[in-house]
Amino acid sequence: MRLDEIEVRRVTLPLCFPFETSFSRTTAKQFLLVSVSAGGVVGHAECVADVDPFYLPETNVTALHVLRDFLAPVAFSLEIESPREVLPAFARVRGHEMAKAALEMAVWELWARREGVPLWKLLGGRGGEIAAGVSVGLQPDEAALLDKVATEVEAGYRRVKVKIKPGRDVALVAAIRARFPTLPLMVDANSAYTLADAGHLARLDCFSLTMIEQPLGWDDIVDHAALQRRLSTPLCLDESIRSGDDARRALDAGACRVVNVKVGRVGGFSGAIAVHDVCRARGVPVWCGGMLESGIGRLANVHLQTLPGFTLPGDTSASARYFEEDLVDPPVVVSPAGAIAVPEGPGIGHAILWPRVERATDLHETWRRP
Ligand code: OSB
Ligand code: MG
Repeated sequence: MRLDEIEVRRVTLPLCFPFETSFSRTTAKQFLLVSVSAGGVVGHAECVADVDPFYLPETNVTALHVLRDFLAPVAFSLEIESPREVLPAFARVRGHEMAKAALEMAVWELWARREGVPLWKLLGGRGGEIAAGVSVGLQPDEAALLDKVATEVEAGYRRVKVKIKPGRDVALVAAIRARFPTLPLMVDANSAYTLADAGHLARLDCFSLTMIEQPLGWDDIVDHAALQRRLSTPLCLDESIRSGDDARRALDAGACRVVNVKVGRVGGFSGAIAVHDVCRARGVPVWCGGMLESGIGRLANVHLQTLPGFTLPGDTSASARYFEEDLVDPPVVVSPAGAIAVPEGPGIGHAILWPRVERATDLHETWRRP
């Protein structure tokens, strides 16, 4: 298969609520939507880069540049026999995993539509349903945080993650634990601490958290290993893992006991499968992270986490938590028991609402095979 055309749209959707982390506060989601076509069949994927380089180094501007000037020419030159060939073909371009992932995932989606199968079938997953968890941003105060957690627990979510940062950590966790003694609970620091905070972070050990996500440097493995030796709570790496090899090195070093898999952070589905396989071979659980995706990226995450190593609920929650009007029909919904149905239709399995996409698009580029 040869790609005929690649299209990129820049889409902006207002968020229902501001999302605050240790690194930023977001009120709208801006992302690149990548579409690839071959022989009249089209596949789509959402890029998880953001407007700023505060989570990881890529931005929507760097992703557009790298897609247009480096990845699209490579993709057009390929005679693709399997979507698994796409990520290795991009190896000359260093980093830029989010840009690579968007194009790679669009090829997988196209492939699934061509074969008339849901993405999960191509990825080696299963149908049925997945367990939904939720990521709660930093709130104005403790009362607001407790309210928010209560709302999510009542909605059925099977585990709750809360964002923390220095000054807004131990006391908040203690308050949540006092009110929800048995809730599967974890925290995510997005690299807001250093190894000098090890003693302070050890104060979280008494709250039976399922894990602490990415407390230290965004590209660190060594310090996390030193910290893990001082904590009984498992560490989970997010930002630091950008390939299957990163996962192997982190596990060899003892830097974590759980891994967050985000397709967009590891170069696409083949990178996600590589991380999954490394962890599964060692009995290390993985779960699927989120990047406030629209329904298009959200559904890709639903399909991914039907692979057998995804044994913990992830950050995939209902469309309605983020957007008044999602871009897919039906939107992603969560049952009162905290489950999301795995689509059975071809590709991502839900229809894309193109009039909504076009209304939210402020930039549109089309590249053709030379
Ligand atoms: O660290 O997991 C993270 C959102 C944006 C950037 C990084 C992260 C997050 C989340 C939200 O935690 C997950 C979601 O609800 O999509
Ligand atoms: Mg995280």
